[in-house]
Amino acid sequence: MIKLTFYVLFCVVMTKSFTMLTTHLKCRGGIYPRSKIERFPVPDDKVDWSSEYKQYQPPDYTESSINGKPWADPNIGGSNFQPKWNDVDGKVSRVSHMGPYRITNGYPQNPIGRTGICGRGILGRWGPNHAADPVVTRWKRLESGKMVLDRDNKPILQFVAIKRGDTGEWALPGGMVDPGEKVTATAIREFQEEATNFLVMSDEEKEEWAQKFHEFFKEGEIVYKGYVDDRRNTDNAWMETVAYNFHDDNGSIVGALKLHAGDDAVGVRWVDATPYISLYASHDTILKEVLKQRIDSLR
Ligand code: RP5
Repeated sequence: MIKLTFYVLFCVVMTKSFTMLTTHLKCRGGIYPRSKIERFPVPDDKVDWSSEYKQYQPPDYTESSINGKPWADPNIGGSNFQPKWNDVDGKVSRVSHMGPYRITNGYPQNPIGRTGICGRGILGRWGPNHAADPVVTRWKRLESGKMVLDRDNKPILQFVAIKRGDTGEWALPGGMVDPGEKVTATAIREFQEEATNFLVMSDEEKEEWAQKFHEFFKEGEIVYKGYVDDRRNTDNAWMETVAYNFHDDNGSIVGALKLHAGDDAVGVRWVDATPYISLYASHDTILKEVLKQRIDSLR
């Protein structure tokens, strides 16, 4: 584990240009996750805070069971909570990848717009809740190693998807950044925990894993950094992520890895990436970006 953390610090991370989300849909309308609270309706033209919406009266909801959890903020207004908005606050980053966010009446304001619910819902942090998502890819191959081509004679990209235990949707095996943790390290740790049997490995096996995958996870490309259209978002708390592509071009490293659903995941598999795929939150937007970049790299 120590070795793994050590090499993660030296990861080379390249960034290509990507498009950030400019609106949200999944976190508007309907019932808020794990509750009976119905969101106030927000039509498309009322998402932006700058468009007048006099009738807007979102319910205020913060799930009581998150109070006092080590990963959660206290309530706003208490003397025990003096957050440094738009700043690194001790080990917690309250900086948004979307740029500085506004504080309205003491509460951070969702940078995309209205969600139909205020409070923190089931999210731990007020303002940005930072996650990381690994997009682990390979080319689809026959047992012989020959690449499988689609109807247009193009190689087929595959990625590791997990089935989320909470919603049953297929998703990237991402997770929350722990306080003080490097975002690249989160992406790799979450892949190990959710898509491999890392959590039940012996220390010896973990050491072997670290050595075997050292080179592969050394180089990741940032393919997305910004807001996530996650159903848990509220007017005052929202998900953001940094997504990294780790690509196994000849399929010999993770391409040959035995997948094992772990932690919060109830399923894991290699899935063909297509422009029509539907995934949890805005993971499909991230995947489409990776697909485009990988196909372009073949030209
Ligand atoms: C999404 O939620 C992120 O993109 C990431 O995949 C995930 C993190 O939340 P948990 O899986 O830890 O619930 O918004």
